[in-house]
Amino acid sequence: MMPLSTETLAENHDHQKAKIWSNEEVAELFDLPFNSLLHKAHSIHKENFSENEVQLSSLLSIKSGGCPEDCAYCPQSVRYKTHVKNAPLMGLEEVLEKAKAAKQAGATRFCMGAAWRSPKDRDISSVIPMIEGVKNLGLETCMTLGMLDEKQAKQLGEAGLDYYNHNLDTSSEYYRQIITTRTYEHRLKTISNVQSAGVKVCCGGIVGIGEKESDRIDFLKTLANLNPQPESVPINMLVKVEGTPLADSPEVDPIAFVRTIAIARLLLPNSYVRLSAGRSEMSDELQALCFYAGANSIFYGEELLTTENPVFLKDQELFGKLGLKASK
Ligand code: SAM
Ligand code: DTB
Ligand code: SF4
Repeated sequence: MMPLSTETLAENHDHQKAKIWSNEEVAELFDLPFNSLLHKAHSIHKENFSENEVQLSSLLSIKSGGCPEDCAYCPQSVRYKTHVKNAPLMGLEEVLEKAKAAKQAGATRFCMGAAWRSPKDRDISSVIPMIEGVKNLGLETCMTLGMLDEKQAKQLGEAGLDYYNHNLDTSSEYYRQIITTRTYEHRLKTISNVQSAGVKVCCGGIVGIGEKESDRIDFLKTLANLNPQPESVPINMLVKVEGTPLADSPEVDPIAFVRTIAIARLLLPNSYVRLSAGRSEMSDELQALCFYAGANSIFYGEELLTTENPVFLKDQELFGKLGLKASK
């Protein structure tokens, strides 16, 4: 294998030139000694971001459970019997109350998620006032509603939506073992519709769903080769939920997890890399290593969509210990 030259990284760093990454190049990064990888990732992080600042996004499930899709990790699929109680689309007032509380606690972005395969046109009409209302509170807006066609993406963009979250989750090859009700191409098409509508893309994936290192390599390569690269990249660690097919998945090796974050940082130097689901099960030390490796965003608030996340106070203590500040 050819050693990865500093030119290769510099070329990627200059985001004017869209570098196309190969699986071999990404595999070389996975093979680096841990200290060398972390040093490289941290250096790129420092060049592009303020190294002690972390962006805070809060999540709200605006429509829970009963999803027709069969994503093997997800407690909201109608096919699995989990703790999730089905709930119809939340009313505007309740959404705005939750958004106000998130802002009060220090979040700068409010991400609203719905357990849909794809929204119906009447759903789009119902979520538009949510975008407008949350923006009026002075928060950035993000939504994740499933697959969007061109027209729907445009409508959300015109309503002022800042980000749309739609994850690739894993490699194209492994994807079909995790989800059978849609394809990787469907995911790529929605991402392209969102980009064409001028809405920023939040796109990442999950570690710990039984994927091999080669799947992580292929997934990160695909993310990095999106043109433009996604502005926001959530890296989730599987939250094992009873009743889902992946409930008994083996633990993720924490060192391999940090490597995944570091490589995301190197490949996507200008993107916010979010240390996403799974923080409740992570030690302070593991999170600290992830921040050093280039993670500079988190989900903040005691609930993700349907599972728990560290309480505000716990994160405030962690930030205090690490000297981290919430970005404005
Ligand atoms: N229904 C929409 C969709 O699939 O795009 C939006 C919501 S879905 C819950 C958003 C993402 O959450 C998934 O793509 C997956 O990466 C992540 N996710 C879902 N369940 C998870 C779990 N148990 N652990 C970690 N991440 C999870
Ligand atoms: C993302 O990548 N992770 C968030 C958000 N985008 C929507 C969702 C995590 C969900 C974890 C399981 C749950 O709480 O239901
Ligand atoms: Fe539905 Fe999204 Fe969960 Fe898949 S990840 S089952 S599409 S809510």
